[in-house]
Amino acid sequence: MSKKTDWKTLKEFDEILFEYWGGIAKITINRPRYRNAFTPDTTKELCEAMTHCRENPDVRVVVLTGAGDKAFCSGGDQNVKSHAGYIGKDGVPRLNILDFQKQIRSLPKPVVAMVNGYAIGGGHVLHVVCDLTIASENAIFGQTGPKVGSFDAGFGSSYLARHVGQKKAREIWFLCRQYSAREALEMGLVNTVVPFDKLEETTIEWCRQMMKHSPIALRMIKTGLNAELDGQAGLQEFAGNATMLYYMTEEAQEGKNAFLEKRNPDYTKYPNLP
Ligand code: 2NE
Repeated sequence: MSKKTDWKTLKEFDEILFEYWGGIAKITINRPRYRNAFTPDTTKELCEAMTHCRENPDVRVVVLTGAGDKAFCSGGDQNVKSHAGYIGKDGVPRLNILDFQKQIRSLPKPVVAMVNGYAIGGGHVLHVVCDLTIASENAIFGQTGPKVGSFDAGFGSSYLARHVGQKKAREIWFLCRQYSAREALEMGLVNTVVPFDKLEETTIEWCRQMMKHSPIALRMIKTGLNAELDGQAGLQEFAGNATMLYYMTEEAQEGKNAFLEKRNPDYTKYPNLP
């Protein structure tokens, strides 16, 4: 059983809520009037919050959710879709949700989708790219792109297929059907399904369980699972994490110290294990 939560606002935004409690940052898309559809301005705020999550060492796990009991996220706001993307306050058409997808994927901390209702279209893709998905019984999943003149042939398709298999991914995209939380669980699209009134409590329990474990171990598992799928970009991230670990060794410090002390490095004193 989790302790009573006491969320504190990390920063005030217009279209999202950004809160923190006990190692967990909670990002809530806060446009329930539009089933939590995102505009480029929502996405800009999501990206800023995620950057904060990356930089803040007190954040151990991130939870992404939607406001209210109807929707997690219904994708791009069709009211602001223009000829070349979605138009925000600056009047420029953008598809900046892809930047947020990449941030979720490369955050060196677990990101949990807490799906509290419809996860549809680009909103469905957001839960797909999260590390774990905890869904309430009323959650509904699906893609609508081909019906509404859009598609996500990136993570929204290929990574989806890694979860549910190629046939099912093609069905989801080609037919644009909606799937219940139970069906989503059966096809491996979500990790667990719980009653709506247990959704946050369960999510926090899962987060707290992860927070008992080694952050570096979780980070390396996440980057390794990504690297297998992400080609050179995945290898680059994996290598960045390996470099961070190497910098923490005395062997790496010796190289830097020798340079600064204008002497030859002596690497013989470090173990060269089999
Ligand atoms: C989400 C869903 C299934 C909910 O249905 P329901 O019956 O519960 O609600 P309703 O009445 O459809 O929606 C309530 C209000 O929210 C608006 C609706 O227009 C409605 O407004 P009013 O009639 O009250 O004025 N609303 C809901 N979703 C919206 C959206 N995405 N944009 C703007 N307004 C929205 C049902 O609402 C639904 O199917 N929504 C559309 C889902 C959708 O097609 N999303 C876009 C997919 S494309 C995409 O997201 C994308 C991509 O493919 C690639 C890259 C980036 C994004």
